[in-house]
Amino acid sequence: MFVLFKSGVLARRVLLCALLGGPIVPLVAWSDEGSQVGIDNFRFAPNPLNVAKGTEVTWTNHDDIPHSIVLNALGVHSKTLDTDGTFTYKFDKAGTFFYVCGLHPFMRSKVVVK
Ligand SMILES: [Cu+2]
Repeated sequence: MFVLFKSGVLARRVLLCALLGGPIVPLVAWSDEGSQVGIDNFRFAPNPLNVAKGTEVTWTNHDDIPHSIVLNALGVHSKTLDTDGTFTYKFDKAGTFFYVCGLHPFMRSKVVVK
């Protein structure tokens, strides 16, 4: 338990959990969406993705069509991802970061960093 409390975000969730008298495991599971975004059938999933600051997020293209990742606010533009291609970016700042596919701008999602 001490180890859990050393991590800021997790500590707050565990504390909240304790205050509410609820189970800890479901809340932790709810807060952890992982750091993977899949691209399937012209959609990003999950959408949005919620991560903790410092998380490296990896996008993987599962389509037979190339896609790319463009985070305009961060000036980030991936190379074109062919099938099974991946792109990883580390989110060091908190905020909501919208992104699109550079080849299909109607494909939109966001990463929410806390
Ligand atoms: Cu695309």
